Amino acid sequence: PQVQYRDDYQPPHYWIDTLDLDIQLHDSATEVVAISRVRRNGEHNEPLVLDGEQLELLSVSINGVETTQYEQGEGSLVLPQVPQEFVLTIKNRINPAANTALEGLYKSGNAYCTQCEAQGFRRITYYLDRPDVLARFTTRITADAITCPYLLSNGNRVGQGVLDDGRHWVQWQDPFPKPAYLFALVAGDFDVLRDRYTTHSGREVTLEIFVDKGNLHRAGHAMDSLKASMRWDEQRCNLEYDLDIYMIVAVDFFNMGAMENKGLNVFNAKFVLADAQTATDDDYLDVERVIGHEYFHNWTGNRVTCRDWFQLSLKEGLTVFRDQEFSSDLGSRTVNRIHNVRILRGPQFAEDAGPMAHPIRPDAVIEMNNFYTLTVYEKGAEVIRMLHTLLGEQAFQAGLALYLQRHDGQAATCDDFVAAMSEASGRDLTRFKRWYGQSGTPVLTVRDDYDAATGRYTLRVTQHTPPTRDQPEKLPLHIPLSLALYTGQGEPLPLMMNGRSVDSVLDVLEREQEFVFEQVPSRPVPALLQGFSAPVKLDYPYSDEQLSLLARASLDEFVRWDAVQMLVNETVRRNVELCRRGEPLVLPRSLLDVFRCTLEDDNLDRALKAEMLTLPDLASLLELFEQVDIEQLAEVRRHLARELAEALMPAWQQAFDDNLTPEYRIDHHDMARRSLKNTALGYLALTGAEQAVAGQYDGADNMTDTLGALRAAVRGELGCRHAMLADFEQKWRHDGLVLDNWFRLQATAPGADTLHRVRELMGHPTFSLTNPNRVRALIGAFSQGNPVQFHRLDGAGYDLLVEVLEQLNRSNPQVASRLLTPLIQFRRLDDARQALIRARLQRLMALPDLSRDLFEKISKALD
Ligand code: BAL
Ligand code: ZN
Repeated sequence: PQVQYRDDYQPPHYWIDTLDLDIQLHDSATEVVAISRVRRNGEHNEPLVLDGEQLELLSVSINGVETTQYEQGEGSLVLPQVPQEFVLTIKNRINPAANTALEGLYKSGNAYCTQCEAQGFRRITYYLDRPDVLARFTTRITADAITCPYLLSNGNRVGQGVLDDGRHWVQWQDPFPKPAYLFALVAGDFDVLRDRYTTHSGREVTLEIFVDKGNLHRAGHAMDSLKASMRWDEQRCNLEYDLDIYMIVAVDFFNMGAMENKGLNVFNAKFVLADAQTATDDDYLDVERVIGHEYFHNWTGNRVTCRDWFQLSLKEGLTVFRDQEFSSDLGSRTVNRIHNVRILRGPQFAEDAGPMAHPIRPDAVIEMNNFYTLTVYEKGAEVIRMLHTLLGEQAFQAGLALYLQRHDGQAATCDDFVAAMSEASGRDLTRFKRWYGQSGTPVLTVRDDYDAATGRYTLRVTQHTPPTRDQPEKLPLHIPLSLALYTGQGEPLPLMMNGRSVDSVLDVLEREQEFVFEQVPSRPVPALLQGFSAPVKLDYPYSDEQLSLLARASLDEFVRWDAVQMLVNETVRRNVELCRRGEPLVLPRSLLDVFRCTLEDDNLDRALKAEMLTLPDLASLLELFEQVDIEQLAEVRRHLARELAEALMPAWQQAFDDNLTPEYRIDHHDMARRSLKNTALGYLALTGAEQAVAGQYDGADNMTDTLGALRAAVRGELGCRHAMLADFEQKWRHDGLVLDNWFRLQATAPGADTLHRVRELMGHPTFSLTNPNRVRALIGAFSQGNPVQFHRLDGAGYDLLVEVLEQLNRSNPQVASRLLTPLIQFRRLDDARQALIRARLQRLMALPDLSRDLFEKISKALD
């Protein structure tokens, strides 16, 4: 497979200004006629090279005259001599029913749908399938009128008609030029939820959400979220919707979360459907977040798109930042921040330390689908957040407005974005730009010194980014370090430097830098990296007392949560050492006290309390070590949880009793109560509280409480779990999305028989390797959410995953490649497990038909 390099970018040799598509839908023989107006870009004699994969070519015409002057290559159609400007007509056939990769045009159940990002359009017709070629699309769809009453595409409906043979057609026109990856087509029979939205300039927009028949009652929250997104983008970013109609279609078979096709979003049904009976509070929040994300792409992604795929973070990092802000403005800012930071510190840091380490703007790619990563998305959003921190809201919004106005209708680069931010704010962002090109997680080491005689407090900050597989040398970055100083009694201190009061954000620019604070009355306790002001690891030798103080007294709620995390991390480190030496484990008094104080603090938001009382998961704990025995680590975590459960039993019971919600309401206040109550129930289950758990399960009138009880029973290995699991399966076996919770819980169960159970569940009638949601819920949850059972020393966990990967490698390489992650991130595991994994990777590498997706990752891992 060929590597593509960012530096090799060349503008296209040809432009396509308009594309008229005529698509005759049939399950196994769909015919596509694509008529493009093509124009040579500059003076040259280069051939026109179109992209195309898995297409049956029927004919090629130039200006209406059929030609045979072309060559079909591997993935391309080459026309050696073409006029300066001409009309190109291509006829080809495709087979949606056989498309299991879910890229291009495929069948999801009985409906036809498309997924074209990043390079799926080339599976529909031969085309210049690159994001910098923007054309005005017209799409005429013809299909059977009974099975496909709805025929949808981008833009506005401009024509429709009925044919004699039982088929009908609809024509769509999208007034905005767009790259092919934003094309969409959907055809099928649905229930439709309709609404309207009036934009702030008075434009009337029709809103339509298409769901499977019988699911209309589960679409209301998605509609509310869409209207909230439209309002938020107007109010916070002054951005308005630009077409007369906005459509969302929910489908069951989808490789990712959702897709922002212009005017016609296609969604994984998981992020549309929600009602109290079937969706948890977290599901509701996820629907709101993903609906927002795709809507916000209309400006950041669609109106201004990416010049090439190396710039993916230009639209994704920015749009994730926007959806994070949306969720934070609507809900709890601190809790949202905690959720995002958990992802960074866990799986993103692991990616940055693994063989697939890459900058948020990658330099070299074999398979673009492999770069829809936590680094491009989540770390990309952190880079935007740092800009926001450095510039402030007003200058940031001015920069965003300048970027969108300057590049509207164009394909832009990350450099264009930073240039607009720099111009609008007057800030020099030269060093900051290194975040785009440098991979790996920087370590910020902070040491301090207090001089009582002068009242001076000095912070020495050094930054160091360890080498990554892709980049041995690292440069210093521009790191915003947000801090506060507290007295030993927890009183905040003003920050004074050079005789002036200063802002809480320090600009760390050099490898080593000193910051001297004046008029500090006593040795302060520093709250460092407030709000996780940069995606770095912090190294500061906090004492347990300092962390306890911050956990209790910091004015910044995030710092309070973070202090508890650091206290837990330190406890885990010490106990792993004890475990290694075969000595008894200890729960330090300070941690117990912090948990007790948190539980008893009536002024804390309950959702934040729940977060503070939740131990970090094993994946983030793994990041604390260079190498560690995963079983010892899990044993330490389990021990800590049980000790905390036993020692604070009355307080957990109190928190449980105080937070019952008699009636199910979807509002942030009640969600917070349920979150705390279910956290408490989880601890109670560890003390054997069967009655409380079974009682909640039996009495629950909503999915949050049902699953809260089921999770507590499974994690606590309570006897009642078997009956509860059987009951859940009976009730929900007809609904794959709900049953995914059941698959997930069993796949992440602690017992040694879990692997056997996962194999059994693969034979469950609702499970299928062809549905990505089912695969992620069972196989993904087992391999990524159950490290102890997955990393069994007999290698049986690895064997299970390899068997699944061998099948998915052929049928759906994109899903296979995502599932592979835990097998390539083995660096922190012990030598024995590393050897077992390597052997299996070699077996996969030898597959005769290994996909590009898997090849890229496995070859790097074995390098
Ligand atoms: N563009 C792919 C799906 C998403 O990030 O919205
Ligand atoms: Zn996106």
